Amino acid sequence: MRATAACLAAALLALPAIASAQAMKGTPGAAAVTTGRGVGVVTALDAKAAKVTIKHGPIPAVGWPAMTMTFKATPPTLLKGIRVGQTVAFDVRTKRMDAEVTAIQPH
Ligand SMILES: [Cu+2]
Repeated sequence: MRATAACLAAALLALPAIASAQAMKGTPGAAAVTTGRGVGVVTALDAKAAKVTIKHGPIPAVGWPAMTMTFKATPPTLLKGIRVGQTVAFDVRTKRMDAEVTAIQPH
């Protein structure tokens, strides 16, 4: 998926700085976790797979431009009451290749 690739590309671009910062702290190999808050429209839902696709605006805290992408919902029960077409505010947590939504509310 192109949008997800864009997110990963942004994350990868940030890696060298993170890696050197960690090296200075003496914790090589520790994965950097970043969090941010976004607003967007739900374009697809898969409750069984705990996946939600959101067309979201920019999330500067994690270095993302506006895009449409699919997130894992953690925990999956977050998706109860969420519908396709709904505008939502959500918290995102990223670590290496993973992007998870950790909170979501109608907005
Ligand atoms: Cu994104």
